[in-house]
Amino acid sequence: MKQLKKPKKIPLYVIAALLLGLKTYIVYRFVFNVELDNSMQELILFINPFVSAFLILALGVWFKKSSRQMKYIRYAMLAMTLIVWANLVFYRQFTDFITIPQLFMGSNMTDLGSSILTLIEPWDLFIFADVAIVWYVSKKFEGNLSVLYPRSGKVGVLAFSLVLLAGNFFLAEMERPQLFTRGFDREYLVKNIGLLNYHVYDVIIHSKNESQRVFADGNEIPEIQDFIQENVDHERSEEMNGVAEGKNVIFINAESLQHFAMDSEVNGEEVTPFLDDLAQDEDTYYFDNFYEQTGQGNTSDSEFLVENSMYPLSRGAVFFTHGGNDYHSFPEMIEDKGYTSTVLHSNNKSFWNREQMYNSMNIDEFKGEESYDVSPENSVGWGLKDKPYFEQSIPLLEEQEEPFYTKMITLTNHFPFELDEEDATIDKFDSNSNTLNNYIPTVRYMDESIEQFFDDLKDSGMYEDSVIVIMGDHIGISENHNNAMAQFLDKDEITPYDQVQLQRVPLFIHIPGDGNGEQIDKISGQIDLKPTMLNMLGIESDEDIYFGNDLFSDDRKDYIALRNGDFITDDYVSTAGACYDRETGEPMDQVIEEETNSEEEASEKSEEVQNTCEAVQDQVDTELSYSDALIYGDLFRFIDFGEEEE
Ligand code: GP9
Ligand code: MN
Repeated sequence: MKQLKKPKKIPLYVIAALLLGLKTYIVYRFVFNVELDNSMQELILFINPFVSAFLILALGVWFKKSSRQMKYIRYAMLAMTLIVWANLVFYRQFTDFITIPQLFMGSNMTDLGSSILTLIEPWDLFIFADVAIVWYVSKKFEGNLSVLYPRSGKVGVLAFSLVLLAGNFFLAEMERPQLFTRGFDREYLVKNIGLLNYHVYDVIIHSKNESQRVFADGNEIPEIQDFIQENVDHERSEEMNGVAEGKNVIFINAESLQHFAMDSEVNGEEVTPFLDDLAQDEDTYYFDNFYEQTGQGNTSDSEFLVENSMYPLSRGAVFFTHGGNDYHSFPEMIEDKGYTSTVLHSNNKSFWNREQMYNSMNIDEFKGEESYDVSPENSVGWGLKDKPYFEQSIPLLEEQEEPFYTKMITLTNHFPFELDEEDATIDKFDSNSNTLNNYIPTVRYMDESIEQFFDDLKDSGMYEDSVIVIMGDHIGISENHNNAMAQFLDKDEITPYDQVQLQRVPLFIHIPGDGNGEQIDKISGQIDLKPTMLNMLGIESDEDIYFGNDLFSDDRKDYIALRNGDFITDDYVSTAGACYDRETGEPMDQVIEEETNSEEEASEKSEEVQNTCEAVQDQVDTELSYSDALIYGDLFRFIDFGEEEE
């Protein structure tokens, strides 16, 4: 056996920890767009990559054989670099970090194929440079770089790394109290405890959530029902009660359609001319302050919100993580009224685990890719183009028994927004973001495809008997493109307030022949659709468990909660721990300073605003946690809503 020599130079685990720490710091600082508000945060961000790297690599000293020690350091370094890189690629698309449930969305990851390739960049190779160096020197200078400490030395190194870790956690907890108990903001976790520790935390939370179902027994339900009765339950609109009774409901989930695209122009051309006109139509109720409330599950989360009036989860896609749960969904509730429910979406059925979840939500039929004639000629990007999709959907709608509730999900306006030249009828935008540039022609293409669909519906005779809802599912342009977005919106920068406002998506409720359509400005969100549609269909929903309100009622909750805990009220937008004036976007501190005459008055006013915002925040947090508890505990299995089981 080769004998380990006493160290002559700095041991490899130290060199490797320094290299890995430095690299990770550079990635944090310059690639991940983490916001740093003060020097303490800068310090923590600087320290944590070294702490994690040291913690893992210093375990190498426990290997007695020098070749094993070197091997451990090489592979540990590679593994940690792969974790950083995987997060980086993921971040480019989602401006977020990977969670464990997402790793189990394997089938989605393969479908993401073409998108993932566009997210990998040649210079990513540099990330592996230090791994290559360590690999090389560990083989070449194995004897000089390995160490053999006595047992006390090994324990000393371990103790030292744990002290470093404790120091890091202490600073983190000081900077962000309750970080570990509340920790729903992944960016906060990563910047305070580092990517690696964040993943460990994620695994622990995941196991904890899993155990919740096993131990749930339904005891929690009365408390949740009381909360809903007291805080969520409000009067429905009498005027709109039953307006859609017996009619078909065609619900178009418009991929990545954001509010900013409406009424906008590129080179003097309207981007969405049909939808802009539709918003003004006398048969359309158009909601102008309507927010998407999705989390990591994107389209599927928007579907979940609409069908259940519950929040999706803060981590993972609920379609995947809880696709087998019991739900009390919209399709289930309309069944007794003789409605059949279907989804038409030209994608494979396993994407987002739709097939299982649709079953759990009582959707009668899912017509996927195999129901369409898809060829290379009529496809682009993610699959069948929207125009042939809508065209081929007409006969599928016609063969359905009426009345039906059918959800249609478009596909062409999806990142990375690919479009064939012959389909582009408007110039791309001109900025440093290809994503935003390409978005313009694809969103126009979707606008035209919906126009064509309206014409076809009229020709088919189904139009008059239907109510058509069109909703943007979630944002298409992430914060990574904020410079370009600021240019598009003609602003100096995108503030945290603007970021929240960019989460608005258009909502149209189009009732042919209604004649009373109008633009409705009240704050609203995807959570509101189920109670709204139930009321329109004249269906009683008093016993239901839900978190939204009828959009047509004036008696509503006074806030809209976003999945990350941010919220919007009539007066304020709350994000990143601060309240902003909803109309002007100015931070409330600033507004108060400008509007008050004395310090005393300012501090009084400031306390008042703070109290209001904190009270709403508490309400929002409770509501989100009850919605989560229902899902994690699979609590609907304990409730009998008195409807006939299938
Ligand atoms: C795929 C479509 C797009 O079926 O729903 O998914 P997204 O990535 O937007 O969630
Ligand atoms: Mn989508």
